[in-house]
Amino acid sequence: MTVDATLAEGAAQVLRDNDNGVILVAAPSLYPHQWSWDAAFITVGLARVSVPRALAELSWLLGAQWQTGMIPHIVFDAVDGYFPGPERWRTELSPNRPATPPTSGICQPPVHSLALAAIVEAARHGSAADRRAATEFVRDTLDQWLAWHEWLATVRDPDRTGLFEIHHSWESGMDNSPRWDAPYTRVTPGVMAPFVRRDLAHVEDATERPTDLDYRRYIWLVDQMASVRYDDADVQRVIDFRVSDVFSSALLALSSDVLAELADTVGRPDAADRLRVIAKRSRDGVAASVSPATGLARDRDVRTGEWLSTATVGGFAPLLCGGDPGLVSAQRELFLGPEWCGHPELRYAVPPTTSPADAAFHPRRYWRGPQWPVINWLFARAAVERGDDELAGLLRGESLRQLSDGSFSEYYHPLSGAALGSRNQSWTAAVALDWLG
Ligand code: 9YW
Repeated sequence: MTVDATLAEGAAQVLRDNDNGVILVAAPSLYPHQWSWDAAFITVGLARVSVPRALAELSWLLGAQWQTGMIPHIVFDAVDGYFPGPERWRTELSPNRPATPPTSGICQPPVHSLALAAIVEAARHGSAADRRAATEFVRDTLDQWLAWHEWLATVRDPDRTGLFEIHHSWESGMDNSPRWDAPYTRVTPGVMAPFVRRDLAHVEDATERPTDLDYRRYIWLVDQMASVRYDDADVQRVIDFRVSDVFSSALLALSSDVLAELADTVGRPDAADRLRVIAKRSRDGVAASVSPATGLARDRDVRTGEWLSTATVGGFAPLLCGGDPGLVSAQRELFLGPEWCGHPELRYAVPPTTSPADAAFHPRRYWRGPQWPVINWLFARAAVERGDDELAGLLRGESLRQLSDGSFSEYYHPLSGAALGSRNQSWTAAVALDWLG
């Protein structure tokens, strides 16, 4: 077998091992449930193996959609082992949650249309039955995906700024990124029920994970949301953390365009039009956030109105959603330049989650510096969408070198290249499989 074939076989094996018959768990022991954006990336990989299995994964996630349109960030499986589990989330307090299965009460970035498009593409090369199943699924579920996008674009962006707000850094998918440091200084946990972290048991070294203070704040926000039964308007009133997330808003733009194309293929121009309105507003919102001083896009603290300038990968949101060619080419240059992918000390030329040139950079601690294969994949996927095959090829080549250790780790040390976090992480295996075709 060639090196690539061996790696692809290893990735497919991880997906088989992490399949519990209903869902693919995000990671074998650290994350034994279905996570929303993980499920999307996992589906991209699954589509390469089996179209029906890929459809089943998205179907299960969609079955947990809330009546508001929100797709929850965790759909819990009937196992213990992760904190906070359903008993801390207490989403049964909300009339909007699904009757079953139990879910968390927040969301994650909207990348699901990319998964849907990957299934349709795989089906095109597959059997007639695959093609029929994929088309029917797009047609039958389109309104649910549309409701998800519209919930983000309206309920989470009441002033239609083009940047939607999040109420917990878990909603960004980048839990402890320096992006959230300033808003978290304004989150001061009060008296709260005690809890025991479960995550530290699954990593070699606690410095690879968020701190205890981070966790107190994370759980404080969960308790605040539960205290108002996850009512969208009430959460906005009581929550200590309200931040416009520029990276996720760029993903909403990209995903809305991709979903609009799918809507066209199943004869739904009405839905396509609504999605393109969301895509344009989000893209404009992202462009308007760019700092003239740094050239990076910025999040915004809704509670104080302040722009948050951090040297994190979130700053490259315009490279995800595209837009003004001048902006995209300036961002591309910065992205490949010496403070980012071109930093001389990086082992592999893929984006570190924080610039090594920045004081907040920490090479081991989760979203504060390590490189995440799924993030590399997103930038490559977005580059393909814009016709920038050169950038997509660079990211693919470097990512496959990084992944050649065969550990399919959650994240990687940007300087040494060492594997970090969980091993055999489903989404890492999935994007490897997609890259290996
Ligand atoms: C946690 C599952 C999730 C990802 C997130 C990542 C982490 C969960 O794992 O969050 O408990 O820390 O930050 O992006 O979806 O892989």
